Amino acid sequence: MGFFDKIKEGLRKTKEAAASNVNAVLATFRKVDEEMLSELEDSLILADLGAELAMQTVDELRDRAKLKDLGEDQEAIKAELCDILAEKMKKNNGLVLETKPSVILVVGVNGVGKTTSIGKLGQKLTGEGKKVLFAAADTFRAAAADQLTIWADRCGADIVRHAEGADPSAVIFDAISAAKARGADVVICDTAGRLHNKKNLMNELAKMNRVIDRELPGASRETLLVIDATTGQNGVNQAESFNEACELTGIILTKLDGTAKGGIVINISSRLGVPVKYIGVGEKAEDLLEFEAETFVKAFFE
Ligand SMILES: Nc1nc2c(ncn2[C@@H]2O[C@H](COP(=O)(O)OP(=O)(O)O)[C@@H](O)[C@H]2O)c(=O)[nH]1
Ligand SMILES: [Mg+2]
Repeated sequence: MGFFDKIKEGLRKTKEAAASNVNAVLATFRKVDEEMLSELEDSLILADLGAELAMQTVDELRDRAKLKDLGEDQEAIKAELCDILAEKMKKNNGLVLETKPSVILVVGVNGVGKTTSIGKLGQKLTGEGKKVLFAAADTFRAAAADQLTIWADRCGADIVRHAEGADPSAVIFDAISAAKARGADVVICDTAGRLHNKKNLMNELAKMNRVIDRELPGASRETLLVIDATTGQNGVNQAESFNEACELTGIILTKLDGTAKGGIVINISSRLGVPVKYIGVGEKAEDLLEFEAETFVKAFFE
């Protein structure tokens, strides 16, 4: 299956439910007037873009339709809408992994798909010939490290794990030492995300970041927040909290295959000013797709 078809398949539920309302408005309007724009705005809100983004989008479309004199050309209006939405999303320039080793810290609340996404990412990077080392810093329960070990075995990554209940920062410290000793290219750190309040979360993340700063000054660093697309607006709120707690460099949006709320991708990306770097469209290793705004929007409305 090609890349575009894979995104389309991953967005099937979204397209059937949410995006179809937008498409219905775009396929039936006679001219771009206030009635059409108001219907379009409603359909964008129903597609989980959020009220604010829907309003901004419609305002821009009104202006551009007038400026470019698009009249009642449905294809041109649709293309313009796609452009506006794609421009709203922060551009994804991929992962920056320039130093050896580089570090990817993966954060997010419990159950969103962190460990699975790390496994998929490990597969991708080892496939590119990189030497990958996983740091099993979710020490909350042994099963988490077991799960990561299975992915490590599968993709040929190394793993550093400690006993259940160990200090996550100590795992990261050991993983970085091992990465230096073994000449690893990338250390990918799994975290627990079970901390029950924002203050604990910030402290724990700050501690992990201090260890990385101290042991690898000047290293390329990515901090990726994993969000479960099926949680909709709740995911947006989580993203805002994590964005305050640490400097996010990217978002991985998982479980798009299981939801009609795929529009949340556009909402989150434009709200936070942080690029969506990957989307998860299934449980298998190949189900992590590099995110590209134009392709996504095109698949969304096709
Ligand atoms: N359908 C689907 N399931 C996913 C995706 N990503 C993760 N999962 C599933 O979500 C569940 C929780 O994932 P896990 O990686 O353990 O979450 P963590 O607690 O954040 O580490 C597992 O059953 C995964 O297989 C995805 O993109 N699509
Ligand atoms: Mg996990």
